[in-house]
Amino acid sequence: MPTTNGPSLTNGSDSLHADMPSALINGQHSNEKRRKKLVIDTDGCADDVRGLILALQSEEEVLAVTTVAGSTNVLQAVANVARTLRAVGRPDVPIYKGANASLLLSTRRTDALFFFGLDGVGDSPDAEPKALAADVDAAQTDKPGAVALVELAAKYKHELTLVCIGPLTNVALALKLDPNFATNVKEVVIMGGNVWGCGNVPDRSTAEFNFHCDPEAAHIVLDEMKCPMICVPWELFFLEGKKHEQIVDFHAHLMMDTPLAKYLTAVTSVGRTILAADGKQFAYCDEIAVAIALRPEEIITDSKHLKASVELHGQMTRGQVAINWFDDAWPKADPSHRPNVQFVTSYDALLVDKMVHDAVAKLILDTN
Ligand SMILES: [Ca+2]
Repeated sequence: MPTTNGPSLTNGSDSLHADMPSALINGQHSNEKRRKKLVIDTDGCADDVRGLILALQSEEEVLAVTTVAGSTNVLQAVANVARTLRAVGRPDVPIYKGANASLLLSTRRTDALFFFGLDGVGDSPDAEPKALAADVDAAQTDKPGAVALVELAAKYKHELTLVCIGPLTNVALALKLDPNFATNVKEVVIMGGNVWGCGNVPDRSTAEFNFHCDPEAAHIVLDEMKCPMICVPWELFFLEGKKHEQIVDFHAHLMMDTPLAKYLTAVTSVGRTILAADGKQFAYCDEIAVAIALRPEEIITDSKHLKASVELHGQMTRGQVAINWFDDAWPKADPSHRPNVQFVTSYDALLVDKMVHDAVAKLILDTN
């Protein structure tokens, strides 16, 4: 019988199993599903919000949300995340405010407010939950986002799944603050970059938006992270989108009679109007990365492991992912050049859509 002074639940549990073989007890413990520990680094706009809801309504554990400037500024990102945490009844999840600028101030930045709305979430502040003035102050004040990433990765060594759905500034800073960050993190899922050179920013750039916002940060992350990296490139959305619109109604979940469906209807309103002019729907983007972080084996249906870095100097290619195709063609020619990134080239859009439906339908926790 235990003689410890541990919590009564532990003692009670031990008493219950006092006559059972330890291997069976251990087996019971090992059969319990271990919750993933997620940290989401986000620029806090409409598809980020839908991705956050996907993670927060899942069975996995969201330890924290860090924010970064991207489609909007970092304070607006904090406010949008805070409002979303209230929407799912999870104001307990800490927000850490990260970088509000790229590593090089000379980097030509653009935002995406024409598409997401001036507040990044559909310019509907009166939609429930209403935007509050205090939302911009919701971030923890004791440390910035990059420091929080370093500390969480050290505390939960080899357990942390980092989901990056904004520019990679915070992650690059974390790597420079603590070289162990590269291996402390269990895995990184990045929405950003490209694999075939398709860009989505003005000025004839061939960069994807998140990498275009901070090419140096993207370069550092791809070159220096030593844990498995999964990249959801822009082409997954851009080239596969037409096919997916044939099989998925990306607006169906908005028609559900639930508070989260109403919230997401407001959040996506500006983007849906713009896309409707071209006969398109507001399909999933950041949500794909979150879904992959939650259920990678089921969501990823095809991918390529490649040696990748980021071009920093090209007039039109700055920020574009540069693949070492030589290594892909002749992998034994130089064994030291190992693939460092798994690029997702196909995914199960129907399953992601089901996950979004489930998240939107799920009851919101009562925090009162
Ligand atoms: Ca984003």
